Amino acid sequence: MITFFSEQHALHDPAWEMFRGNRVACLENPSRAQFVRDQLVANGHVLLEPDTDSGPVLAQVHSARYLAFLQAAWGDWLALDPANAGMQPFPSVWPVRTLRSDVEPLNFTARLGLYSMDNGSPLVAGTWVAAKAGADAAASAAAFLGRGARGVFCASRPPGHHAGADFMGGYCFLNNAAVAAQALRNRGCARVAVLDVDYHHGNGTQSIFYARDDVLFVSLHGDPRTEYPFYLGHADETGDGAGAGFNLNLPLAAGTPAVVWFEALAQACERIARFGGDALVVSLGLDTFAGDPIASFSLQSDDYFRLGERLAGLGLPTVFVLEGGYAAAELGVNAVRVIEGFENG
Ligand code: SP5
Ligand code: ZN
Repeated sequence: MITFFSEQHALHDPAWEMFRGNRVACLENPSRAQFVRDQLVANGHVLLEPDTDSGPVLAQVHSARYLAFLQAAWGDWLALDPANAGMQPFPSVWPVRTLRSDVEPLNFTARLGLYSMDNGSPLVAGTWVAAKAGADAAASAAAFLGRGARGVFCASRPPGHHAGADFMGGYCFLNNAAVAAQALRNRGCARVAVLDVDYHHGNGTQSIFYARDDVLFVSLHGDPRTEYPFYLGHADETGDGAGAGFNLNLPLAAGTPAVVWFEALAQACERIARFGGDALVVSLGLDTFAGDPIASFSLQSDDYFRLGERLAGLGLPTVFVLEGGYAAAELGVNAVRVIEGFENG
């Protein structure tokens, strides 16, 4: 399968994330995409550089003030103190209930908190360029489908599905799946389905399309009562206004076995088939893998081939967008199994 891949992902290389009050090595690191690239190449898949500017689509799915903040953030951080070059900013204050988020503060840390849902999205000098290259891959993939391809893969990082219209979170900065879906809409697909199979609920994607009936969002994920992102992803979230009925969450308890996961996948596929869209975007998180260090489902590598086959059964032109998955060495194998299962299906 044709894959859009940019080496610029490696510019997002945080030294640290926070864990239990300490700095620990960041799980979402460049080795992830390198393992995926290496396995794609080893199995004869063709890599293409992103060739479409996602800028206009980014402006449709993210707020102008968030995009301006993110693009300027590293420069603003350095302007505070040149010694910040060797340090990573983390938010420490957030506008939760009763506090105002409509007035953008001047203080950098206050703005970082305004535009963050957590302190789990380490920001470094190359974050904007890397994230933009990932969004460009998503826009390129949408354009590529328009030329008649059945499936196309974006092997990009950082991931995107936790990023909302105006915030980062969960290692995500720009919502690549939302960019792909919106770009497909712009290119003449009247209705687009998004299926999110990452272990974690795609809160950002859900919220971006929550009031819309032209983009269906369906997600299988760890139950947010115990699993990140905690504050969204419950079964009673079914959409709002025109979007009522166009959001389906299938939360599953941590520890859910693969056979039950595949039953939920069948439910998800039924909903997508009933929607009858013109294209499918798959938020392909691979942290459902048994060996994942931060998640608790138990899919094996062979299950990813079956996943690809099931998705092919929907018969829709499909953009796959890489999301999470932190068993880095197996990530490439599992990603290739999905796309080869799809090609076989
Ligand atoms: C895209 C995606 O899969 N994001 C997941 C974000 C989960 N964030 C919360 C878990 C952070 C765990 N980091 C601690 C690592 C120490 N070993
Ligand atoms: Zn995840």
